[in-house]
Amino acid sequence: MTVADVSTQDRYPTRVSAESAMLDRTDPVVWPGVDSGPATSAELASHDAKGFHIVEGLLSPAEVQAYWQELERLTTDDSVRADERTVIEAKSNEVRSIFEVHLLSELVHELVRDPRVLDRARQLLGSDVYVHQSRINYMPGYRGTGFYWHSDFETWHAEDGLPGPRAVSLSVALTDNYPFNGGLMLMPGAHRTFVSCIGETPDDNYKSSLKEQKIGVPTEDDITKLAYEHGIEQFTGPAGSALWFDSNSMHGSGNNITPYPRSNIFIVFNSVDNAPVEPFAASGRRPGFVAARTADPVRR
Ligand code: 6CS
Ligand code: FE
Repeated sequence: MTVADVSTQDRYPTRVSAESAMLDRTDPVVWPGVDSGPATSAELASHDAKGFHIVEGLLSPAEVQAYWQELERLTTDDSVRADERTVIEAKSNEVRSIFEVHLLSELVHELVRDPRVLDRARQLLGSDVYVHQSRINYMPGYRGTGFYWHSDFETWHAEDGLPGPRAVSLSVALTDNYPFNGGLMLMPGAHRTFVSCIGETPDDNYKSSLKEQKIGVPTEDDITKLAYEHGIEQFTGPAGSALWFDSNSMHGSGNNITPYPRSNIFIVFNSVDNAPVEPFAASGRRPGFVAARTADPVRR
């Protein structure tokens, strides 16, 4: 095997065996290479240990207002609603997610290039970065449905061909996140374990998995083991707060039966040194609006 084959080696096999497995992560979490940026050494240490960290007040109240209006504009725009990049909740006919939103909205594009965001992503991943996926998520009150426990990297490896977990997600809250309106739950420390899942990826899996993920979710036994070892924390905080979480963080959310909706902007940065190859466990690639294929670095 030559050096060039390293990216196509499957270091994180999943959806290929009849048995699930817990594998040790062999990659760093916070990568060396970029020495300065907005993250303090305490934040970097916490991110390394837990697989996530929170930045309160990333957006000012005025910025939250502007992004909220942008979300309103996008979700009520008929051409956006009809766009294949928009996921509509079948039961309620409400917009659940709008993908590739950094290309649909100049405001979100600005956020991606904002030094508060871009420089932190570069610091965490130790290199230039590009946007693997972006979306606005809207979880309505009363009817908002959550996502079962999963690691994003498991999907991005199996279905998009990301060789390793050198990617980080940013979730910026546009509404207040309470413990009771369907906020994200994470298992601190579980990002160091890769859960190899059972089951085969169906063709065009993304058409249903973006509403309800059924393939690439750990067994209850594996979730139980991780939860007893690591415990569970939740991302709460006022609108404008931001959560940075590792691509292999184990996370999920419950339904939202409160009247308070929950919206966020979600941006996934991947290292340019972790560019996608062919999917490791799917018959075809997902569309570019769900998983970018070019690794063009974001520039200010
Ligand atoms: O498919 C994706 O890219 C994302 N969506 C889901 C429901 N799970 C994996 C990942 O978070
Ligand atoms: Fe996720």
